[in-house]
Amino acid sequence: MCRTWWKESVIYQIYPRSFFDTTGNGMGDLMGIQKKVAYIKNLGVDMVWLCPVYESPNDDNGYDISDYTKIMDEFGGDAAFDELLRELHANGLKLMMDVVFNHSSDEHHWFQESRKSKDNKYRDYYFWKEGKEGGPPNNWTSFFGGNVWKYDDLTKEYYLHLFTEKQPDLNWENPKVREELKNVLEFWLKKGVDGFRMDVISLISKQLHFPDAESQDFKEIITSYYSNGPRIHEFLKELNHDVLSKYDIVTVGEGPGIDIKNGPLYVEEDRDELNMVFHFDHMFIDAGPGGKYDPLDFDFVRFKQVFNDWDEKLHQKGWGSIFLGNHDFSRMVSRFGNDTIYRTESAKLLAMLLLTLRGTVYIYQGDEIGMTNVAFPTIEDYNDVETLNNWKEAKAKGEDMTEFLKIVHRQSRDNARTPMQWNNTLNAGFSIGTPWLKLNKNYEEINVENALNDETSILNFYKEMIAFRKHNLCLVYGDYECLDVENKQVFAYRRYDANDAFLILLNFSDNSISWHHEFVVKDYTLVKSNLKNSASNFDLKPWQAKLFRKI
Ligand code: TEU
Repeated sequence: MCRTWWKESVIYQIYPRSFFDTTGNGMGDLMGIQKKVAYIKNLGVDMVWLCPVYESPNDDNGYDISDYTKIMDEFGGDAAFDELLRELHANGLKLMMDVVFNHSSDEHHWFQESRKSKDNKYRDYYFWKEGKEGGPPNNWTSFFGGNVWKYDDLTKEYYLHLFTEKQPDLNWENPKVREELKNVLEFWLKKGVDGFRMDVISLISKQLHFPDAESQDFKEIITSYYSNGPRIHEFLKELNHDVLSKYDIVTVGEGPGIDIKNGPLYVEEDRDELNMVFHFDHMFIDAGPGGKYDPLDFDFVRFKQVFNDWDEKLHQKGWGSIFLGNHDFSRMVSRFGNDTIYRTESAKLLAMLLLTLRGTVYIYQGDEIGMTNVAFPTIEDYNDVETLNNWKEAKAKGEDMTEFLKIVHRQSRDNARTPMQWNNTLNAGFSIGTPWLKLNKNYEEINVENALNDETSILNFYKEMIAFRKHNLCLVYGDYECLDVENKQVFAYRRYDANDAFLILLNFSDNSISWHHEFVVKDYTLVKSNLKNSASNFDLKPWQAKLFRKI
């Protein structure tokens, strides 16, 4: 395994709108991130991933871009970006941009032109089709509800949008589109950015005959119809060859439909495509046939199996990305931990999991202080387009909306988007204006200032674990072996190389347990735990995490 900076990096993901507001308009901005560079640096991370900051009408909070080379004015515009990049680099931090290339905004001038007439020179930048039997060209449903085809009266044709109707899909079959997008990458690379996260990259190549979907299961529809299209790898190789390979950068492709079979094809080193992918096998583990708003119980053994399978598949020729939360999912401590009586313990346990697996680690803002899900009393308090569309659909179907609100509390993306909790003053110190999304009321207790002042805080545990990982490269590159896989309570594994060996025991439950295995306690010495005064044995209290070194 050859050493590479991005394999050893810990990446901190920022959702700019919710990070820190310096202008008082209730929305975070780039100047706010710049003010917090010292905080980020102090965590010990190496790189910042910025969710989209480009010009956008914000139908999907920036994932609908109307100008790929301009920074949104509300975030501080181009000058604020240049300043931020300079400040990050001056502090030894790298920057990863989020590029949304599967679709643009309908307000992008390419689409504005494309709509105008069938012979407009931008027409083929998007997918336009005639209807079928008085309806849309096929029966595909959008990620955010409704049919994926929107009728446009002007030219009496439909355009494709896998997400909202304000996010028309770009036509990668058109070489001009690919050239435009390569120019966008070059534009940011010339400014000095250090990498890209590529939004829904698994969807860029379409099945051009657009067959009707013959399944009711949304996951199955994504895999069979929307993702991993016939030219996906050709397109990625072209991007790599023409642009990416010329720079010392990192790339991570996000993708619904990326699974254990096709995932390696994106990242194996000799294929020259991407460095890593974000797959969702663990993140959609509780999604039923109807998707995320049709939730299932959490299957812990399956959860472990996902990490095992991916490690096994990638360890020779690829590289994994390790994450448990981002701006699209509920808070990780609420999902995988216990966010009530064991919030501190379980948040630290999850930190230990993240920082002891093989792969590049991604930490989402606020998880380092154990921020939790929020339960707003009414749907009017929610902002996320996915949440609101699912609500409308459920209502139209006549569902019990009191029950549905409970699903919203559990699944809404706004859980992860409430403003960052800096201190216990007005609006958690996030903004002096009215925040664009309400805060989680628990900010009086859960906030950065408290965490910095408490040496036993979740934040300080993250710092310790990040530093420990950096000093023990065995935790980055060493082999991974899961033990006692069927255990319904404990996630147990070894990390080892020629010089070192670690044993990690994580009790994912509210009950104590004495872990039994052929390993002998006296061969191991305890080096880290999330509880004070932990004994160097295999007994685990509720949500206890122990990391041992082999003597
Ligand atoms: O997310 C892709 C994606 O698969 C999501 O639609 C995901 O299924 C959903 O958010 C889970 O609740 C990316 C971005 O991360 C997301 O914020 C965007 O809304 C989406 O693409 C469209 O650009």
